[in-house]
Amino acid sequence: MLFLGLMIPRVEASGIDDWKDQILYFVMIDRFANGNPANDSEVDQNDLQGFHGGDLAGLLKNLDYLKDLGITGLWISPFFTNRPDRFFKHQPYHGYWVHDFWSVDSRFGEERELIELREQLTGMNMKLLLDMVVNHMGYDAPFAAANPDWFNPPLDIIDWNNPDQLCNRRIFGLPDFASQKPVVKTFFRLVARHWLEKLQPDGFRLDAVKHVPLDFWRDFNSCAARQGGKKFMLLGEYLNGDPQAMLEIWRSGDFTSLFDFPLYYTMKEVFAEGGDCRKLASRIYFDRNYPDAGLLATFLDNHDLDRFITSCGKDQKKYRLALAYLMTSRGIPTLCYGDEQGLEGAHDPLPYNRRSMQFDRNNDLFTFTRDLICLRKSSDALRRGMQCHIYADATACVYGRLTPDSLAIIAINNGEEPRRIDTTLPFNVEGGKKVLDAAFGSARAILRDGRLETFLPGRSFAVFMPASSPGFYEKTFRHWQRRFYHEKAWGSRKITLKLKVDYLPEKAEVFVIGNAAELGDWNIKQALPMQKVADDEYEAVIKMPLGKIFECKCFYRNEGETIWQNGDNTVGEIIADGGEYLHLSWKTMQ
Ligand SMILES: [Ca+2]
Ligand SMILES: [Ca+2]
Repeated sequence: MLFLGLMIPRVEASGIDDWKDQILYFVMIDRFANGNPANDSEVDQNDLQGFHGGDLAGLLKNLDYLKDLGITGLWISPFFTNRPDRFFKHQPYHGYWVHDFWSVDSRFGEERELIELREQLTGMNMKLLLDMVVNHMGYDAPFAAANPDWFNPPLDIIDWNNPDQLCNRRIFGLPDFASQKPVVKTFFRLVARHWLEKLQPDGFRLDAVKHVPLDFWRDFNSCAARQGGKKFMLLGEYLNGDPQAMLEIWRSGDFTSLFDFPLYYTMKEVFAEGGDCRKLASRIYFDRNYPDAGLLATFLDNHDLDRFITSCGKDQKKYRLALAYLMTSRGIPTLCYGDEQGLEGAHDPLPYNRRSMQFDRNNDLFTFTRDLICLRKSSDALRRGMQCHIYADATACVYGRLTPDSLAIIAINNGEEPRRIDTTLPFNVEGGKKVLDAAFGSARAILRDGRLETFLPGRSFAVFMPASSPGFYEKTFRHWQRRFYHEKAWGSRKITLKLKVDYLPEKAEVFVIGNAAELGDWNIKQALPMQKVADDEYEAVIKMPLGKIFECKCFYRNEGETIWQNGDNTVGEIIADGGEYLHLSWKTMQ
């Protein structure tokens, strides 16, 4: 009995949870490395819309670079045979204009190189994700011309808010599969089976989820999961910043995971644009609703987005904070090739975000990223721990990652000025009063009387990892877990939302709305009406769970028109000894 607690690993490394230990890396084959000039076709390194010559041979030659960085899983862009030539100015260098799903594009290499890639990755204990494109084929695909009844009528998406158009019309003229037809479902089951047998990938990255009906995904995913096994990853690219919408797709599409677009938008707002740090905490608060937020693939950018460092205005300090947040938060961190090199570029009007890779192991950013990855891999808490909110204000936040056996505490100063952070800790840290040196960064923390005090230079962070003995945090962990699954476990309290406004029309009906069930979850039909208490003041009283962090905003209706409060959302946190009001201010006379 006595030794049981020590002998049994508390965080079991098995099943789908293995994915939480991974660091994924996306390689756009054409833009990574040219290992074989003999397969080059119309290569022009200066043409962002043309081929740059990268291929599977180049990827094979640089696997040691990825290993050195600490990457444990590779997602490669589609390798299937694409259209042979340009469509207007655009070459299919990205691989998403498929003409034949059964063969490897000769410009990327040969099938034997893919098989070699699989073997080498297995030898290096690295996972492989294949990019499956099931929504469309490339322009002028002979297959589409030969099988017109497998495709939707040739109409383009015009209204990008219309779900029916999104699924059943063409993206900018690309032949769109009639995905609801049994013949199309069978076709893609066979395509998946073919590549599963050939390459034994560890998962699929699934392109354009919102453009394919859920009924198709259920069929495809359940079939791939049957063949791929218990650990097989079905990672959907569902481009939507709304966590409620993500939740719906995750559940009803039978995906293992989705890319965390909601967190991406919040990280961009906070780190690149100097937004309120409490928004991160509010975003993470939603985690309790997901099947398992630890499985979400988190990222700072991808091949369809501006490079994050570009969004930061090339400010390395901002970028490093975002990388630190990515590598210390829940989810599966997913880098886009060159993130660790500081590759720059917006994605529009030309794909500057898809520049050719550089391999500089002496680059400071490479070392920084590698060290962060190394830290994450060394800590159960950072990889698998529950993410616990400790403190946040407009420019700083502190959060914990907690398992029954270990704790990591991360403090971030997102402001330009140095500052002291002094906060109550909701955990008893093993050892009591002491001084802790950061495991990453040069800061120190003083722990005493249940408080943590640290001093951080402007735009800096620190990761503290108190030494712990097995099982020390068991009770604390259970306590947080209970609260995670029952948001009212720590009680509730009333709070008055008070709006101060300079002018509103006489008959204006005023509402407040936000990312909380009590505030309608941004559903305008469920917004909370506010009562007029003075000419320039409106109020609404709500009861919220303690610990809740939410964003909100007002609007009014007048003579059939809806007018939204200008400016940023207001963030509120329900604290036991906090104020009883949350003040909102609206200047309508600007
Ligand atoms: Ca080549
Ligand atoms: Ca479609």
